[in-house]
Amino acid sequence: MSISLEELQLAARNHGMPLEALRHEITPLGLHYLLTHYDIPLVDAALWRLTVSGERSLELSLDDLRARETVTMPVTMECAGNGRAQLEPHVVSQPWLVEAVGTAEWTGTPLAPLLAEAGVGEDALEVVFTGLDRGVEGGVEQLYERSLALADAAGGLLAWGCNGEPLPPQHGFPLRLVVPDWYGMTSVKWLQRITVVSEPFDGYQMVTGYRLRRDEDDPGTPVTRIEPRSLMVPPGIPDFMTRRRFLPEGRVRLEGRAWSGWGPIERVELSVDGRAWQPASVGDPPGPSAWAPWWMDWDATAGEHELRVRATDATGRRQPDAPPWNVGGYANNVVQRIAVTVTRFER
Ligand SMILES: Nc1nc2c(c(=O)[nH]1)N[C@H]1C(S)=C(S)[C@@H](COP(=O)(O)O)O[C@H]1N2
Ligand SMILES: [Mo]
Repeated sequence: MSISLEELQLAARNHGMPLEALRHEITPLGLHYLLTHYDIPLVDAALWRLTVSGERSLELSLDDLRARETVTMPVTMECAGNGRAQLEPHVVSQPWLVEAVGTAEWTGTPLAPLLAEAGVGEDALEVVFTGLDRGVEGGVEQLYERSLALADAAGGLLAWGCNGEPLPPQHGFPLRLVVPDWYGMTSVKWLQRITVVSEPFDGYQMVTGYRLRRDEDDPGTPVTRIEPRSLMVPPGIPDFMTRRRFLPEGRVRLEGRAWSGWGPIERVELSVDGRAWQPASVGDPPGPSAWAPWWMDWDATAGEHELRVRATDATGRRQPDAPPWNVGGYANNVVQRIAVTVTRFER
């Protein structure tokens, strides 16, 4: 159950959202999780151009993009590797526990009209998004690149703003793709090129990375939309080393947020010490692709307890009791468990 120095190196670069930040409906900048495969590029926005290639080729500056139709939307983003560190057998990669999530208000221009302007031919199949960041992965030198089927690309936003600020370097300055409801790998940062193609794109991040495989020989299926998950604001106060929670006995409000990329959250339930699931109250999300708040009051009695929380979405997808395992350790949305020690008031 131990991780290597290489995994620690990744974890120190790619930080998660401290779970107490679940109190914020919009994650403050700097508390949103971060995942960067290679290096954060340094970009001179004055020289930077986006090339969009369809039947025609467009070259756009940041000012050209900002002059277009502008929208702002809250989007909950989650890394497909969230939950990986809980898997057994161990999967070596960025060792996320459950904190690779955040909700930002992204500002940008819708992708679809831009694609239409570049010209989407009869034979067009996918759109390829190319970042400026280069690295070596699985022995293959590459730019970070991902594709989307035309229909899935239609919901994409080309974002230059985050929570009312220009994108910070680590989130994709000067321009990134945001694809609501899909796991984070789809939302390519530091965009330099968007290309309409008529063949399935076979880049590393499509064919080798981000597939759900039973074993090494299984070609698997692509990782796509976010599976339902609910997380609790850790109640009480933490122990520094173990982060076990301590709280005084009596009534306490348990609260958190839940989301799914497949449909609205229908139900959030809690279980104390393995007893029957009880429904929590669920509020409205700030937007159709953002997390919904939930809460429940609990009469905490002195002693050791385990709290569990799970979400179900409108398609009937529900968090499983046991972690779903695959070679890459993706989409592990197992039920969250929180150990708490409830103490008697001392006066
Ligand atoms: N160019 C580029 N885009 C990228 C990545 C990357 O390494 N390079 N990482 C992806 C992954 S795996 C995730 S989960 C999200 C994380 O976005 P964030 O760091 O803004 O939270 O960006 C995606 N976009
Ligand atoms: Mo990710």
